[in-house]
Amino acid sequence: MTNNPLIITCAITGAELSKQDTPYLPVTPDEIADSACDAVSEGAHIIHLHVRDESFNPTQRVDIFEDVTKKIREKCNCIIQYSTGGSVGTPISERLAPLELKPDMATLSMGTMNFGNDIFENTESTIHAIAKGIKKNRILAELEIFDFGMLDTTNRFLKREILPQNFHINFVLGVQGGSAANIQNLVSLQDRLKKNQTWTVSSMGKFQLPLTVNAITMGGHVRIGFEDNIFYKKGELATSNAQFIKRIVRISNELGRNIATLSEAKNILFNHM
Ligand code: KMH
Ligand code: ZN
Repeated sequence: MTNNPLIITCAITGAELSKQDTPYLPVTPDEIADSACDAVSEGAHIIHLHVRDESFNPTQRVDIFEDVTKKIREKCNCIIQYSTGGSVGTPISERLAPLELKPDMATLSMGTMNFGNDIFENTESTIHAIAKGIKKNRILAELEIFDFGMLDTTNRFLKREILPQNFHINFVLGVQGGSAANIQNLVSLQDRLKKNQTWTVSSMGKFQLPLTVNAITMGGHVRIGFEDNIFYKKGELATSNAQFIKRIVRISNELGRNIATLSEAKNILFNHM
């Protein structure tokens, strides 16, 4: 077992679900901040943040990101990561807007893909624009890798010096249109990374638990939470994000992999910046 302590990301709300899918989904600024800090108190380090407007629709509005960030900062200590993906169809200008608030981290999706029946558009110029915004605001990027081709795009963009020098990688597996959430894909993807590259895995629905457990044994990090999965087990809705965190902390400890302290997590992620 690796002696690299585990970093846990909690994806609180996402952009695709509503209270109709699960009544436990946090959607107001207070609900999102409370859910984030409950997850942090169970062991989460990074909060992957999407926000909702007054009608609970996904939005990239700067004032709402600012409000939720303030509420989280008042209640707990963690690394805050903004989504620049937004929801499918969000214009690039809106996706970029919250970067002006200089969060600790922000996502950068590395290619266009089918996303269920929609198209999640990340043309080369979109990737370029988001990378520029991330570099300008000195934010740590997390590259969202939904399929194998996106790693090739990453390498091509690295050669052109478009991406920041230091970044975290998130393998997002099991989205309809991306690579499937299975262990073969996870092993092959991580095998292509440079030796010291930090990586995490997010996987959808029922694949969340098995793939995160595998990532723990492989020395990777994990992302869990309602954005990717609303069921605690088959047929049983999770009642909070914290419930997922509590379980993964327990499993990781059982497997002999320590949970990082917040300062260890920051050292691991930011030490090259
Ligand atoms: N909501 C998805 C279309 C990200 O946060 O950067 C994109 C997404 C990725 O969630
Ligand atoms: Zn997201």
